[in-house]
Amino acid sequence: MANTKLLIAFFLHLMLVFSVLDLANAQGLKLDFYKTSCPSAEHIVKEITKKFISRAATLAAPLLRMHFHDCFVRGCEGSVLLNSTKKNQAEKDAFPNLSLRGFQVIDAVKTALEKKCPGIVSCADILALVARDAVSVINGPSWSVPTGRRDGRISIATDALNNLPSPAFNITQLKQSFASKGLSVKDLAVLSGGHTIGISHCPSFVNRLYNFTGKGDTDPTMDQNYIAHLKSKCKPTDTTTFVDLSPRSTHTFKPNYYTLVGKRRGLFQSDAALLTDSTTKAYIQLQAASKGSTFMKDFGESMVKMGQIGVLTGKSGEIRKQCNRIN
Ligand code: HEM
Ligand SMILES: *[C@@H]1O[C@H](CO)[C@@H](O)[C@H](O)[C@H]1NC(C)=O
Ligand SMILES: *[C@@H]1O[C@H](CO)[C@@H](O)[C@H](O)[C@H]1NC(C)=O
Ligand SMILES: *[C@@H]1O[C@H](CO)[C@@H](O)[C@H](O)[C@H]1NC(C)=O
Ligand SMILES: CC(=O)N[C@H]1CO[C@H](CO)[C@@H](O)[C@@H]1O
Repeated sequence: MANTKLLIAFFLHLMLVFSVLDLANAQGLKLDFYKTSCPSAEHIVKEITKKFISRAATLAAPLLRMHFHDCFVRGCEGSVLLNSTKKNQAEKDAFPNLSLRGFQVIDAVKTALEKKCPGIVSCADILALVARDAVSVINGPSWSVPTGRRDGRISIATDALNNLPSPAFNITQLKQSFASKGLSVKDLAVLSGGHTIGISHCPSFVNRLYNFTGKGDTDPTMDQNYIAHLKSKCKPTDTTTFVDLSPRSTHTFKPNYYTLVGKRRGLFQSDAALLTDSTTKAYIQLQAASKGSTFMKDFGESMVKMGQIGVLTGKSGEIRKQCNRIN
């Protein structure tokens, strides 16, 4: 009993220390960090991102997702970009990263920036800026990205498994995951709206279609017509086929996601779970009824918050010369 209390006190203390650190770090970021050191940095990022997405619109979604995966694992410090080495299996090679794409865009941006201002702009900032530009290029909102992040030197595959929310998470697990990163229940409802673009492979949701509880059943919280449609695409063991997360907005950033989730057509259990909490449910209903009246603005605000998770600033970390390896 006494031990339990001690343990709780210890964890509360740790949490306090960490949240104070987080705050200090977040304050280390600022708008226009590269104003004097590399004035054209943000312009270069935007032009290159635009060029790639105009050739392949499907790249916008994985570039947005890449920033999310970076931030939720060890903070937004570019660890998602590091390659595995002989001795270390990096985040990139963890199961949830199987479907990350678009590393060539980050590399192209980095090459151009190193040419213009060597050793100045971090890969972590590139990820945050590219995510913003990818969304805005496909008609989504734009927002100001505080910069000044520095790059980490550690990337461990098992960290990805332990820190990225699973598509099978229920609302309690989702809220807990976001809270552990300093994000609110509203942020959860807003950032899940990232699923208004992009695709998913069958294994991420196939459990809902076949044998949901081991009785050969389907997920009762999903629209039956949608289940039939998805079954026609995904056989139980299919690992290569993919479907749209939000049909009709796959390559255009519109608030379609909320209408679909409201109609019980959210693809993942984690999307459907947003209807099981009063705050997230109210947000979904509001956006669905108002065609996303506040979503575009909310999304930028929550992205800025997400972009501050566990950042390295000042003298910590380094500015990588190449995004897929530490200096
Ligand atoms: C709330 C918890 C979340 C869960 C459980 C989750 C889970 C997933 C899963 C399983 C996929 C499909 C992977 C595949 O099978 O190919 C996916 C795709 C995607 N996610 Fe999330 N995600 C979450 C939050 C987010 C957030 C916060 C963002 C960004 C703001 C985001 C953006 C995306 C995008 C854009 C795609 C499509 C990627 C593509 O087209 O390649 N997700 N997510
Ligand atoms: C890093 O890994 C990517 C694939 O993820 C590969 O294309 C690239 O050549 C690797 N780079 C280095 C420097 O090993
Ligand atoms: C969510 O999942 C956890 C872990 O499986 C379980 O303990 C909890 O009861 C679930 N909560 C809800 C609200 O379903
Ligand atoms: C469904 O799941 C149960 C329990 O895991 C298993 O015994 C059964 O063989 C499964 N049925 C099919 C058709 O996969
Ligand atoms: C983009 C990328 O690096 N994907 C890797 C994810 O992990 C698998 C192994 O689990 C690799 O084969 C992929 O190359």
